[in-house]
Order: sequence, then C-alpha cells, then structure tokens
Amino acid sequence: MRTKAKLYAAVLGLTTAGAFVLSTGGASSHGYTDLPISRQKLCANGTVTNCGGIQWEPQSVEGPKGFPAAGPADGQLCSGNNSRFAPLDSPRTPSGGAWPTTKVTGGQSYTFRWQFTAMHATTDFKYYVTRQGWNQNHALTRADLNTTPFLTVPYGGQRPPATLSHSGTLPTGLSGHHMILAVWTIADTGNAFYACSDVTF
Ligand SMILES: [Cu+2]
Repeated sequence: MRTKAKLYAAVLGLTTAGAFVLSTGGASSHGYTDLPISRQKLCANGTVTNCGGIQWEPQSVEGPKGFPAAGPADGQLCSGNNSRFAPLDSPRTPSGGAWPTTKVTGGQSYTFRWQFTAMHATTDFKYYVTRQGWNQNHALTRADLNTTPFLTVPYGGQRPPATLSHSGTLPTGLSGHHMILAVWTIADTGNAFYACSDVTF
C-alpha cells in the first residue's frame, strides 16, 4: 500500500515535471520581429498594455507553416492560430486604441530585424503587406494581403544568429496605415513563426 502510494506520487511528480519542461521550452524558444516593431513586441515592452500572455513570450507566435496556401486561418494570422494570443489579431489594442505604427517609405530600402531565443534550422523569411484599401476594421485575412511576398530571404536550412537583420525594398503605391506580415519558416518542423507590424506609408 505504502509502496503503491509512493509510486503514484513519483509518477505524478514526473508528469508535472514533464509538463513544466514542455511549457518552459515553448516559452524560451523561437523569435519575433522588432524592426519594424511587431505587435507582440509592443505588448512585451509595455507600449501596449493588457495583451495577456503574449507580453511574457513575444517569441511564441508559432503556427502551421505553408502560408498562404496553408498556415493559420484567416483572422488568426497575427496570432499564428493561437487563441491565447487573440489580442494580436484585433484591429484595436486591448484598451481600444490604435496600434502604434512605424513610419516607412515605399520604394526605399528597409532593414528588417528578428530576435531569436532559439535558432532553428530555417527555410526562409517572407514578408507580405496589405493591399491599398484593405479592411482595417477586422482581424487580418488573406484577402487583405498581397499574398505574393514583397521580400523573400532564403536561408537554406541554416540556423540564424541571435539577432538577424536583412534589407529589402518596400513596395510602392501604398499610402496610410498598412500591415506587414513577417513569416519565419522552420526547415525541420511543420511550423512557422508569424509577426504583424503596423506601419504608415
Ligand atoms: Cu523555437
């Protein structure tokens, strides 16, 4: 009887430890964009408040890869299909304001930057932007976006450094508030990481 109880306690302890390791791994892995600053980073640095769990783990917006043919569902592109990060999908901040934007200029070179807490083998980085006249009053969908990336950076399965910058030309013909969707596709899993950045052209 005593032995059984001990064994049960040991199994219970092991299960708890296993769950802890898993959740810690999820929270410490991955990456996000900070140039132009992403919604998850704005939540993490306190510029936007009351975002929920994303403020503690801006690097964790991980969802299925294969956008736009596959990938997160429409309306969940900025949260990577993670309902616990739903505030990232909302057209307004949790306090009801507009998301802060980064000023950019069409046709000019821009340096995009990622911060990584785990340097996964990488297929590529792709950047998409919304169409002129996109619907700014709902959560982002494929119909809002030009689903041809304006920048693709192939990475050949290599692992990036902890901070990675690369430059590309911003598209022309856009004005006002737009969204840039950055996608980091992992080579050796079925997943990708998503980051939405509000910009003003
Ligand atoms: Cu990771």
